[in-house]
Amino acid sequence: MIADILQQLHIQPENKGASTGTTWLNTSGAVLDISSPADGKAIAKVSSVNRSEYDTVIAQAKEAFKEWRTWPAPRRGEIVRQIGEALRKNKTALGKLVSYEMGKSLQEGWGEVQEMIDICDFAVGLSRQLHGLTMHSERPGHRMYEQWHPLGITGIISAFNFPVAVWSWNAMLAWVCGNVCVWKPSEKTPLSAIACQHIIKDVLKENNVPEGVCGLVIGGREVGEWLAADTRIPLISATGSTRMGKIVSSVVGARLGRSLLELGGNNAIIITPDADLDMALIGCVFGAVGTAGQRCTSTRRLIIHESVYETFTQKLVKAYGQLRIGDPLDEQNHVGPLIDKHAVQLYLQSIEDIRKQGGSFLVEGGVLNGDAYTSGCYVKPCIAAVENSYPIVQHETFAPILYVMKYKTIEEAIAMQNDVPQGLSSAIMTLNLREAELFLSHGGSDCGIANVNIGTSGAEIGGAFGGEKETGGGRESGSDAWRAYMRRQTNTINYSTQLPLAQGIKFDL
Ligand code: UN1
Repeated sequence: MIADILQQLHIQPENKGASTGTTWLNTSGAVLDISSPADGKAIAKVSSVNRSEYDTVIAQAKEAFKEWRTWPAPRRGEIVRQIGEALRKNKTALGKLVSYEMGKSLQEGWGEVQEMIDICDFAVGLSRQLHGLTMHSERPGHRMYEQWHPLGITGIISAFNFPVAVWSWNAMLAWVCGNVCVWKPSEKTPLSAIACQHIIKDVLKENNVPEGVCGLVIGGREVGEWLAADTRIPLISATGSTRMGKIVSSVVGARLGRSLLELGGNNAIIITPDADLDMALIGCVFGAVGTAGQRCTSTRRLIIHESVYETFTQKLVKAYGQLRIGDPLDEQNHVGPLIDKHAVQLYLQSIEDIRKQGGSFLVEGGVLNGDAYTSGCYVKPCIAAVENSYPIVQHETFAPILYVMKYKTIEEAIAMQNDVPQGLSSAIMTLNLREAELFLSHGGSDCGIANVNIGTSGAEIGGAFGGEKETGGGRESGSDAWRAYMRRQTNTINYSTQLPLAQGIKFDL
């Protein structure tokens, strides 16, 4: 079955790791052996780019920009519309490949492709709405307005946990804005990226899109470093760990380039005495175990009012007992594997740290063994009672470890929710209007995303996505996130017969 999908998506046993859109380059860098965390089996090989091959892709992108920026934005939107159609046709296959290569459940693999389709639709509409303001000039016979122009090359660095959707949030917006893109996917999930390139190549070809608009460069950390340091690239959009983001932002910042960062989260849900506990349960469990806890929006902390702590934790423990862990391609399963054995080591290390720092487990963790788990990447979602101040709780572990803690007053709960270095997503479960509004107010959650009566993960593409503090401050996807991909130009036009200077300055010759 996987063989059919690989064939449909043009994945070969050996793949080239760079493309300028419709043309693949011969790549001669290190070879990546990609295997599935679902069954541990080898899927395919990809050869990484070396520096000169990388330079070829960037040079082609730079060349393509000269033409692409002159296409009317709605015409660029039409290309994105056709890409959306191509993705619809390939949703089943691409979702399965994402699930098999990355390990997320099939439902979530399809959900990820749906996010790509949704952002295409959004970007098509946006292509007719890249608007600026007009202002009244202080000078007679003058008009002042602003325009938004494309920036140039957008470098996209994406993470393994959303191997395709995060690229599309960036690329579809960047394209309608008139930019060209060069994508460096995670070296852990390059096949899903290669599949995307194949899916869209006919659209690029049939519409004579300039070669270079859609570049792909596959490789390890050094490829990310080349992108970050490359003065030909005005904008780097990077998704991944806070550690990575700090490096990218300092390298890009040193050359005064722009970066758009979407980094770690440490997302909490506050469970109040007025919560609908059954509804809250679904939001908490999906948030904590979905994608095996490897979303940047995964629920990591539950801050529970002392009066409902016992009742709610009992419900949680019962729900965890019903979770089916196993092959992500089997639709019966809720939880798939972690991405690789290194992630399993980090998960085990965190469990040890939780114990050392004083935590106790309501649901024990551990690595699963046996026929269904031969890849060695399957772990048990676990729940630990902790204090918010433990160093391990302050840190984002990309695994299904859920922390629970008690609070007495809503003010205390909000303070605990905010008292971590990250600021991505947050939620409150309550039917009490006062508490809900307090949580959403300027004195409430300090996160980029704050929800009422839904969990922390599964944000829709229509809103701006991103967060504060160590999450990096960037916003991608919906609302006016498109502005990050453009440069603003203020234009003042004098249609009078005089040349009055601003601020009333006199300057006669
Ligand atoms: C991520 O985890 O990097 O809100 C992105 C969500 C998804 C995207 C998560 N729409 O969970």
